[in-house]
Amino acid sequence: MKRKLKLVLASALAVATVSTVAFFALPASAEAASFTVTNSWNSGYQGEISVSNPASAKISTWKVELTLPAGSTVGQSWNATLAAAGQKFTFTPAGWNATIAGGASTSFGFIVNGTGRPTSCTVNGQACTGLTGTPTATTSTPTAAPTTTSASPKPTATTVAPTTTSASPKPTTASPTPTKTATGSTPLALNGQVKVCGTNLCNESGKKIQLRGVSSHGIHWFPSCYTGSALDALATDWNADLFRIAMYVQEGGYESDPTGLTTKVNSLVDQAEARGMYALIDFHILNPGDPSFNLTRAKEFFAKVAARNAGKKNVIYEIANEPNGVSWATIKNYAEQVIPVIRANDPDGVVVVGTRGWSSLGVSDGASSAEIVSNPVNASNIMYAFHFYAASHQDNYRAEVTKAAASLPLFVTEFGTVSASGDGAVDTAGTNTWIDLLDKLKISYANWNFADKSEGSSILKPGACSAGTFSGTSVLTESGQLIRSRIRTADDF
Ligand code: IDC
Repeated sequence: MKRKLKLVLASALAVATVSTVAFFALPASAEAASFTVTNSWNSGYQGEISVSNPASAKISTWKVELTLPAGSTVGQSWNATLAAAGQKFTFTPAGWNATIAGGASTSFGFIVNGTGRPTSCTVNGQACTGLTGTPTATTSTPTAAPTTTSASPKPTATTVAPTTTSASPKPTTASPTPTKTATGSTPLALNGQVKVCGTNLCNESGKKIQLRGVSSHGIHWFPSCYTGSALDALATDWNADLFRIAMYVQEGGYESDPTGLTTKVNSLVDQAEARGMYALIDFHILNPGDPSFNLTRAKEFFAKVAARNAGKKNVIYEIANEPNGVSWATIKNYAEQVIPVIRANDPDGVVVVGTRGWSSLGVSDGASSAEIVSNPVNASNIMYAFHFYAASHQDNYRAEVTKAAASLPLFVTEFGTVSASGDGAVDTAGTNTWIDLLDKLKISYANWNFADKSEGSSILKPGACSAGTFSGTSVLTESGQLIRSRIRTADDF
């Protein structure tokens, strides 16, 4: 009996972000093919294909072949194995989804670098020809995908670099002369491009590593705290591996000055790189806690910073500081829209995804990491954020981290020595217990916060930033001294 396959529209994924759908009409025998653009941005788009078997007998394998016009290529795929030959891209089963029972279906997704839509499609060798529908792809140029929030401006072609492999543009702001260079024995020189390996962060040669460092406060509030000499002190006096660039989105942050803050983030990436430190680019959403409120801004921002920094090895992307008041499903949906934008521009950058309940793995919401383990973000080379404040988050949170670390790659992108308010007394014992656990599990971390505001979580004493001295212990608060003493010990790289 002739096997019949059908490629059907993945309508559930079409949602509001579909900007263009091309339909491949049915041949007479009733096989059909269509693909859906589930997301798009200036330099590319995400496609989804569902393969279904309308016959009663199972099929044991399948093969989908797409041809793209010159200038567009499939950069990556998931739930399928991808092979490329010229402009022809062949998708075969990922391994577990080769067999499709009668009446059942499977689906896979892919990222196209470039805006050209497929010019042909076959499934198991049968052509799905006769483009109908609107508009055809090769002539359409997608803009930033429309979303439910429309307040932020669209990205412009001049600020979004087109491809993943081209050399990254020159820094827009000259970095002050570093006292450490990116060659030799800096964390960056020793480790190169980091990647996720199993449940750990690994360096370029595959060794499990832990990065230890600090987080800025809001970079728009404390510019005098993030100078060349401040980063010199972190690199050489603190031996920090990591500098988190906290870019608030609300409260006068990115939404108020997207261009200025994007430039500032890029400048800090350069300054960290020049000193051999990793830079964690933090899209610091907090209120509102639903990351989808800022989806348009996130796509716009990450398209720019990922394209601009693609050639650098020191960049890690944190796409949502602390989701709160939303379900894991909402966060996952946001992540699955933002990550492809980063991948299209910087394919090998590690991405950290915030978790439910202020990045508590759900615990602060009465949930747990189990909801992530059973429904992970559909992407590779990603980690999940966990945040704690030592005076507020204690044994039950540590137990959850210990459990979750066995199956999820975790990154403590923010923690404080004080209470969750960011103020109050330093909990030295609790902080040390936490850091001991992170060290044991090789979980990377960044301490909140490197600024001189008058609050318990500040690393620097009030007035230190304008005075301009950052090295040594006399400029540090109690919290700063504790954190410096933990970070400056020898790394295990
Ligand atoms: C706090 C700052 C404080 C600022 C406040 C509002 O310490 O100076 O006024 O944000 O923007 C977080 C957040 C982080 C908070 C911090 C302490 O990620 O932005 O910073 N915290 O409350 N999560 C848990 C605690």
